Amino acid sequence: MTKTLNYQTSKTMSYHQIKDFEEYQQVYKRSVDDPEGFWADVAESFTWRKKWDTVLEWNFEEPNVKWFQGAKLNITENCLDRHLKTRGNKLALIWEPNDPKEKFVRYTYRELYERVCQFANVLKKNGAKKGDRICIYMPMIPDLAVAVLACARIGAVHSVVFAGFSASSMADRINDAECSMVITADALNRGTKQIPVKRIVNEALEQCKTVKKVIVVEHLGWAVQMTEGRDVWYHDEVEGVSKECPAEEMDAEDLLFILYTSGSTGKPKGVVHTCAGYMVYAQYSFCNVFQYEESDVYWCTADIGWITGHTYLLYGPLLAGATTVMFEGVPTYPDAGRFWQIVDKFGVSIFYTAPTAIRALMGAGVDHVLSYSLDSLRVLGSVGEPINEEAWHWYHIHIGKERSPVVDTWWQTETGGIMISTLAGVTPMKPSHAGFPLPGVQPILVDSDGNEIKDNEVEGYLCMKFPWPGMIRTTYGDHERCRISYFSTYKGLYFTGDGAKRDKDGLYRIIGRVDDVINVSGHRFGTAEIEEAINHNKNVIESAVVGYPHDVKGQGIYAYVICDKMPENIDNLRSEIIETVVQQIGKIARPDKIQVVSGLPKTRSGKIMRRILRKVAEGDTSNLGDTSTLLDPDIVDEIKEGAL
Ligand code: 6R9
Repeated sequence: MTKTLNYQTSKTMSYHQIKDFEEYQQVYKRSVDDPEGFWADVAESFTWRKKWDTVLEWNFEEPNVKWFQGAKLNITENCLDRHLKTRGNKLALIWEPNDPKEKFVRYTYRELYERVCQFANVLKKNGAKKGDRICIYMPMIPDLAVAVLACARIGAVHSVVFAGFSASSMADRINDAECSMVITADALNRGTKQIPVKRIVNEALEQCKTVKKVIVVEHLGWAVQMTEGRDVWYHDEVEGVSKECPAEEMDAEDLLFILYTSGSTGKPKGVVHTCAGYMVYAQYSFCNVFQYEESDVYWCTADIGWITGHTYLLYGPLLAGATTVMFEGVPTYPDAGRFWQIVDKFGVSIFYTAPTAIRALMGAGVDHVLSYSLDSLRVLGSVGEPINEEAWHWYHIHIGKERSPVVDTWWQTETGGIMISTLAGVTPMKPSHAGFPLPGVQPILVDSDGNEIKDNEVEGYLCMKFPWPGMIRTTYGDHERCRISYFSTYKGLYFTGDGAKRDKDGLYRIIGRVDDVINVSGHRFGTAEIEEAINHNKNVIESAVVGYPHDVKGQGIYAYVICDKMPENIDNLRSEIIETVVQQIGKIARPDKIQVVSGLPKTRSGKIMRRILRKVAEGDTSNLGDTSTLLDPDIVDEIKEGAL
């Protein structure tokens, strides 16, 4: 008997769950043959105040990409209101604190709805309105999730800044987006450490003129310095405030959020996502990749300060009506069994984390795993960087007990959601391979001239040839930068910045960045950005930064620095440089190795030959390639000898 696919018979088929490989192939084909019809079907199942007039308008030259034009909606009505009837008493959010002895928090969909509405009313009461940019700099506490949704509720554009970034990084982001408000907390816990969050905000705001209000959520009960007329406590503001707040009606292409991320050059750029397309893509990809079921307890360990936290801790799961777990702490506190303890405690069935965490826990030994049953798990996910085969197998065997599929999900801040990934249990899974693209995603590999490489068993630059709803629309305040960064390298294509292989069956394996972006523990940094930070140190004249393979972090940061005079105490100099970087960017960008050099390998035109620096940092100096175009070839020997 031939199988009849729903989409052929039903106009309202949502494709939120593709159930087997044959169906995947057919749906994929349809998504390429009739992308507009396909995405219109996916979009049907959402709550729209008004449906779209056109599904898609696009060109990759300007670029100009518009999905679901004419539609009116609010994403929070889809995350919250539409679930109230059937899932009002279902758990929406479970929050686990840093300290396992402290009490966890649970909100049902009804409670989350009320909290979001109240927070939204507090924002309005403090002058926030549709279109305003609001910076959120907060610990991983429930109020962070609530604050993000509250912004979306009133149509304000959230710009979440990861609370590990320095005052200076925050100030850059606030100024770039001209934020009028900051939402923050007194302090935060991270393992054994506590961080004075509000103090960092105070310092940042010395450099920011646009911020009129700061809303402070009390978390650790610290006494903090409040600026009269600007800073208010959330708990004071929320007294007597209504638990109902009508959602602002948004156009499909109105801004939903800005999230800053690093590229090859210059300061981090504000990646812009818009309401309708992002929403559709978040739920669609969440349900298909993880094969989400109503009874699942889902846990994504990412911080909301990163895109993974936006799409797969918050929006994706809430759109789907799932129970999502949020964790304040770190994987190794109080010990390396913490993740597994939490899995057992809440009966987590879908678990999504980063290779760097897997490698760190693998290094701590399997004993930490054996004390827990992990019986509830049924799907495992990985994101942020390539997962090496050893870590993949450890994850599959020791955490998944060889019973749960591992989905290696490739995507980017710019893509909004997962692009290439195994669909759990549905499409083929192969260690260290992301797998096939999701239906609606059209990747191609090109050579350095931009010609498509059509065969299998090939390697090339990973590009996209057709838009998808979750894609970046612009870089905030500078559309030309968006064009140059992503659409100018290869004509008519979106260039990801990654290199990839395609195996004989067509499965993709991502190799890593081919540009000057370093991926440290799944976090992106531009080499230029770190160099600029290092150069702030008074002793440093010039620097060059490259990535090198690191057992736990994936890539480590290796810095070559030229000083004004040879330092007497190298260790002191190193600590000072590290301190400078921490101040400029934050702890996560700390160089792992710093080599003092008297010069850098530069071509006659003044360009640093990073290839050589990379080889030295990798410890592979056997073949440095052609160095004849260097201005001063002798410098290479010095650098080789001093390698760390
Ligand atoms: C979601 C996220 C994006 C860059 C991307 C690539 C790397 C992410 C990956 C992966 C191999 C995976 N990356 N997932 N590489 N396999 N499954 O991480 O976004 O922070 O913007 O980083 O991360 O290099 O280009 P973002």
